[in-house]
Amino acid sequence: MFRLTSQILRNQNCLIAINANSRCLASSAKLNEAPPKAKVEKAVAPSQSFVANFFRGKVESSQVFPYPYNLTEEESETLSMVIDPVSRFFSDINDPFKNDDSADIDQKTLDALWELGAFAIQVPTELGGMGANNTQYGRLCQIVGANDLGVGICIGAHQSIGFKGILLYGTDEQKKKYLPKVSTEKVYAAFALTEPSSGSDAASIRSRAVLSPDGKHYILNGSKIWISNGGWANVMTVFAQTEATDPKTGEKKDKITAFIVERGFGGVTNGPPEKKMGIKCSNTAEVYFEDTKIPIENVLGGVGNGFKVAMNILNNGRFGMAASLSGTMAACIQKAAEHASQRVQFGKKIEEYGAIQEKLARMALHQYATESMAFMISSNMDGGSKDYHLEAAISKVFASESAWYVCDEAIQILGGMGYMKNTGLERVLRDLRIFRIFEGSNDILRLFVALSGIQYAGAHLKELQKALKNPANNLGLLFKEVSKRAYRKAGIGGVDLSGQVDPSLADAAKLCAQSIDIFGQTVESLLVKYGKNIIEQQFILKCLADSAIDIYAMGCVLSRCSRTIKLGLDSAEHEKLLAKAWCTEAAERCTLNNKKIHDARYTTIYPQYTQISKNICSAQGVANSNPLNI
Ligand code: MYA
Repeated sequence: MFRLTSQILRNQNCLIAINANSRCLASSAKLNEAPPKAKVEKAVAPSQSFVANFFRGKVESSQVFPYPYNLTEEESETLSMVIDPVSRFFSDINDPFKNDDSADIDQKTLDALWELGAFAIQVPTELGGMGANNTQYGRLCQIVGANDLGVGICIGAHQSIGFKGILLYGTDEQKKKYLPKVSTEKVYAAFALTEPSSGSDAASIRSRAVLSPDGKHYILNGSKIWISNGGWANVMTVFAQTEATDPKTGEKKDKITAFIVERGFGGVTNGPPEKKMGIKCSNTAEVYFEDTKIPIENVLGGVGNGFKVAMNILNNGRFGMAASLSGTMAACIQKAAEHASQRVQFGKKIEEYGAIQEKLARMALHQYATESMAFMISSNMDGGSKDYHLEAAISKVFASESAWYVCDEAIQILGGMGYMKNTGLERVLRDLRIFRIFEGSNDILRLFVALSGIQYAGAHLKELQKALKNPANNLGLLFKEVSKRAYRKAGIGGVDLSGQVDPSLADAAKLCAQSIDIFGQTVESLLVKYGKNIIEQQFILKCLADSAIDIYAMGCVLSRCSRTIKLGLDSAEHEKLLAKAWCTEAAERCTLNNKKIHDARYTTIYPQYTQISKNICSAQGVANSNPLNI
């Protein structure tokens, strides 16, 4: 698992994260031991992230309350003007059934997308794009997600990851050279990271680029798999190992570097389109590089910085998936509601039955929470936040699982009709399956969220450790910490969100606040109990991540609903129902997850899971006998 694991295990002296960015996890098990002298200790870089902070049991509300909304009037107007043609493209030109059947998008449809500017939504207008910000992009993604996820992947792989690195890290020359091409010249872009032996473990790629003797080129060799747009792209962001020199020590070692690679550089070939379960019309292919000569000007983001470039491209685009899938869910809910309000069984419309009502309500809760997350993150990004990585990862995990659930329930409500191809839901279900796998599998992202949050909390414990060594100079901090713990013990104090939400949501806000309190205490107790070994406790880390997802979703819906109430929007009463119901259920799940961490009734099952899994693997299949014993 994560390289940070091995790093921590190697560094046996490391007690608590040295700084918020280091991969050294926290352990307060040995709070009183002196840290190794050689380490240079930096203060914990404060994070504005709501999620990182609630790992400490603290509310950092600046990105969540009030609900951020940064579109100017002009930006709203521009967006409204674009929504209409994009919607008309989907109603009049695009045919998702045909795309799925042919596993292709015909030229006329692609041309129409190019004409719309759909391939360059966020490229500045002076370089040929639409110049949209993240929030405007998210709103357009919703329309795409509601209509055709396969087309969404084609345009998403192009701009959300394919050339996003050029937007984020490109030099002026790189931007001027490449962005007009990928915006207006029908040149497709792709993001080439994954390799046959390197999926979730992105840092282990083997493709290699070697500097030419004259220092003018890199020569790239390697192969990439499952590259979206891989068969079409003429411009690719490619990641490869290169020899890099540590500026501090002068030591040479392999580090990943990102490159802008043109197919025309030579030695670039691709395999046939993969035959997939869903998103069939999007092109997915292997891409091979054989002695591809890349000019050094095409290094993107600096030699040796490629891993960070890759991670930040992915971090930057993830909210788009949440936005898109909130649109997909809305479309599924529409189909389910239309059916439920027309279909009569046992003498009544099926919408009148509790079994259907519960389904529709839960579907709406998931859609509401996903949409609230997506636009909270996009607004924070537009507002200049740099602390959105955990939130973006959560939005991807939550959106992809919610959309799967919502589509599945829509099919259930439509019954046999839902299973038929013509209804369009079976295609959506197939399309949706990959969203839990790609762009960071949900399992990996859960660990990323849990470990990063713990690391942040641990870094703060480290500060406390330092303060304890010099109490006279740190009275303020120590007093705050001691009182916090004393109040907690007495069952008073703790997190209070009542001032942040509309008074009508006070009870729901209390549930969120209590969940944060319990969560913070749990994280601290885990650091004390496991120290650095927490990284090995994946059963527990999953519970933490699940609670983190639920708590963030609670914050998002409470904040959004409070804004809706404040603005006096027509949907305020409906949204209150959604926010209250979400918080009730989410807080219950947090309580359960907490039990799964601490309570022996639950934790004893983990070694059982381990043994069952070992048995299955050693039997290479089901390890129990057949009841007939034949
Ligand atoms: S593209 C392929 C997607 N692949 C992945 O996402 C790979 C998943 N793996 C990872 O994310 C990483 O390897 C993990 C790190 C998380 C496992 N942000 O030692 P480390 C820093 C910023 O922990 P590892 C695809 O699917 C870290 O702080 N920094 O690393 C396309 C440390 O820095 P320092 C990060 O153990 C699908 C350093 O890196 C992050 O290797 C097409 C090393 O850390 C981070 N997240 O594990 C989709 N993580 O050294 C189409 C680590 O300074 C798109 N670091 O301490 C369509 C979209 C639009 C949708 C539209 C539809 C309609």
